[in-house]
Amino acid sequence: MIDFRLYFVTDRRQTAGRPLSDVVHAALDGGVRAVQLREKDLEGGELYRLAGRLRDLTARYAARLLINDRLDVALAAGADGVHLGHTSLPVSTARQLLGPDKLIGVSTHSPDEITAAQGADFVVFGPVYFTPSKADYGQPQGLARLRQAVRHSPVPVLAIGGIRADRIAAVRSAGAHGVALISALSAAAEPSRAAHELLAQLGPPDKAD
Ligand code: 3NM
Repeated sequence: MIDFRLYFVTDRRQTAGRPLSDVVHAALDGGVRAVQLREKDLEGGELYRLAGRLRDLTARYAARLLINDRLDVALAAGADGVHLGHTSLPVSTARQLLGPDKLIGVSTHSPDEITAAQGADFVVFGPVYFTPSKADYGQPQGLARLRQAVRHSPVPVLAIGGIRADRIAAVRSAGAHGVALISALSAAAEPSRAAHELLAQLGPPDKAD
């Protein structure tokens, strides 16, 4: 079982002009304990350097760091795991390379993709709500599909897409273990305070199992 309910996904173009590491630092200060480095346009070298900076920061807070798609960068940077999508390596292959103790998260958009994610530690399902971050995820799937995804999934489901503090109660009632998000933290005037508010809505960490 994963030990977090709030999964902060990075987008260095959505930080209101601030350095990404400052925003991640503030989010960690506010209580975030899991970060996915997702900067799809960066080449290996630059991504590795950024991963190293986030590894140092997250380690100071005993927080998890996962790297989107790039298993090589995850291994090289000593990250806690990798986050896979439908164009990534198969979960079973990633598991063979990473071993049993690293985390594997998978982005999913349908029950079939959840089935294909077998062997992952958790899945992210979305977009639940409209997300300005990524129009190409298609129409919002809504709470009924989220509930269906949760019923279908053998592992914890994190809801993504348009998640804000005032939507957490609804996605938790639909059975989501927690949430994954970009803009609610990254674009917040005070990411530390925003993290506090999100975590307050998600409930105390001792219930995270
Ligand atoms: N994945 P925000 S939606 C990265 O549905 C991502 O798989 C999605 O950004 C999916 O929290 C999304 O700003 C964007 O809405 C999430």
